[in-house]
Amino acid sequence: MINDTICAPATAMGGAIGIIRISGEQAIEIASSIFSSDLTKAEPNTIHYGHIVSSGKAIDEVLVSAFRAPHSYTGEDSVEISCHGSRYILNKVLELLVQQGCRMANPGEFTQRAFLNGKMDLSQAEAVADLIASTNKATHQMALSQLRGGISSELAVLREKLLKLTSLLELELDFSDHEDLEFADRSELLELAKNIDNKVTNLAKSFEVGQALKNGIPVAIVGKTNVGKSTLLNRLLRDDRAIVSDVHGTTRDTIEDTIDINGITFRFIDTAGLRETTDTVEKIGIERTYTAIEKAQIVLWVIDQEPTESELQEILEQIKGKTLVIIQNKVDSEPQNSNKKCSIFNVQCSMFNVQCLKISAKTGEGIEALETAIYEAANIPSITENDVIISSARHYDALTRAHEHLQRVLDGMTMELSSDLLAEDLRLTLDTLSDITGGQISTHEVLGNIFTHFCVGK
Ligand SMILES: Nc1nc2c(ncn2[C@@H]2O[C@H](COP(=O)(O)OP(=O)(O)OP(=O)(O)O)[C@@H](O)[C@H]2O)c(=O)[nH]1
Ligand SMILES: [Mg+2]
Repeated sequence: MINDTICAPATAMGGAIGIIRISGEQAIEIASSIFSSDLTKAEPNTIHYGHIVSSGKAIDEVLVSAFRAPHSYTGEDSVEISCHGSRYILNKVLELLVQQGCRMANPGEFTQRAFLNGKMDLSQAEAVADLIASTNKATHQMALSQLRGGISSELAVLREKLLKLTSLLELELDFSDHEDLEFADRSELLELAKNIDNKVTNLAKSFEVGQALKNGIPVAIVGKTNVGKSTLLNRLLRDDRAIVSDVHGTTRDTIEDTIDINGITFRFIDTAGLRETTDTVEKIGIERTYTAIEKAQIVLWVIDQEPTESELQEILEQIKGKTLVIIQNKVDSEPQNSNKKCSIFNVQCSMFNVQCLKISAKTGEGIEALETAIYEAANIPSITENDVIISSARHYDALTRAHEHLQRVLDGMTMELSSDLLAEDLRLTLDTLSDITGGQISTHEVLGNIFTHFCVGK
C-alpha cells in the first residue's frame, strides 16, 4: 500500500543525534500531532524548533524538517525529526508516531517509494544502497556515477538506437510490396546492430571490474610450509590476524581479510602451506589452498630461498591464468654478502616474465614495493565518476540476456530473415534492457527482493 504513512529511524542508534523519518499523505499531520506547535501550515522545506510532547509532557527538544510533495526524497509529504540520539527517546518518538497512525517502514521502503513515485529509476535506487555501503574511493565513485544516472543515460542511448533499428526494419515490412521504394541498406542495419551489441557487451564486461572493486580483489598467499605466509598476511594487514610459528603446517584453514591500497580494496587469503602430508585435516586445508588459487586474481607465491629453475617452472605450471608475483621472504636472514638486487632468481624471473620481489615479512623490508606491485598487478583502470561500471549482478544478468537476443538479431540479419522475425528479438532486447532501470518491472516480488537489501530508514 503506497498511501499509508511510514516511519523509521534514519540513523544508527548511539550517535549524538538521531533522525526519524516519516513519509506519506499524513506525514505532516501526524508529526504535528506530537509536536509542540502546529506544522500543518508549514511551508515546504522549512525547519521548526520545538518539543516532542506526550500526554502534555516534553520528551525531547528537537528540530523538525518539513517537505511537501513532490519536492522530497520520496516524492511524498515527508518529515524528518532530529532528536537527541538516545535509544529511549528514539523508541518513544517512534511509538508515538505509530500510535498516531504511522506504520514502521520496511527496509528500503523510502527509496522504494522514491522509485514508485518516479523520483529515480531502479538503477539509481540501487545506487543509494551502494553509496551507503561504499567503503573506499572506487566503490564511492561507482555508486555516485550510478546515482547520477550514468547507467540510465547509457541505456537511454542504446534504447534510441534499438528503436531506430526497429523502425527501419518495420518500414521495410510495411512497404515491402512497393518494389520501387528504397530502404535502408541491410548492411547499414547490420552495422547498427553490431554497434549496439558491442556497447552491451562492453557494459557486461565491466562487471568483472565492478565486482572486484565491490568485494575486494582476491589475492591468495601460497607456498610451502613455514616460508612466512602468515607473517606476510599480518604485515600487510598491520594486524596480528593469523597464528605464526616455526612449526611446519601451522595454518590449516584459509584466513581472509581486506585492506585498501591506493583506494582499492584487496582481499588477502592466507592459506595452508603446500607439502606432502598424511594428516587428514591438513589435507583438507591444502585442498582449500588450491581452491583459493583458483578463485584468486593475483597469487603471491612465497619462498624463503632462491628457487631452482625446475622449482620455478613448477610454480609457473601451477599458476596458469593468474597474475603471479613471486616473493622471496626472509631476506633479513640472508648472508650479508648476498646481492639482494641482482640474483639468479631475478634473472630467471625476468626470463619467464614474472614479477619477483625480495622482502622480509618480519622486519617490513620491501613491503611498500610489494604493495605497489600488487596494485599494479591488479591492473585496475582509473575510475572517475563519469565512468559507467556495472557492479550489480541483476544488471549483469539483464545485459547478458540482451546480448543473447541481439546475437539472434545479428544471426537473423546475416541469414537475411524477414523483418518481422527480427522484430521479436529486438523487442525482447528492449524489454530486457529496461529491466535495469525498472521500466518493465512491476511485480512486488522483484521489487521486494531488491529493496530488502537496504537498511531500514533508507
Ligand atoms: N627471519 C625471518 N623469519 C621469518 C620471516 N617471516 C617469517 N619468519 C619466521 O618463519 C616461521 C614461519 O612463519 P609463518 O608465517 O608461520 O609461516 P607460514 O608460511 O604461514 O607457515 P605454515 O602456516 O606452516 O604454512 C616463523 O618462525 C616466523 O617468525 C622473515 O621475514 N624473516
Ligand atoms: Mg601460516
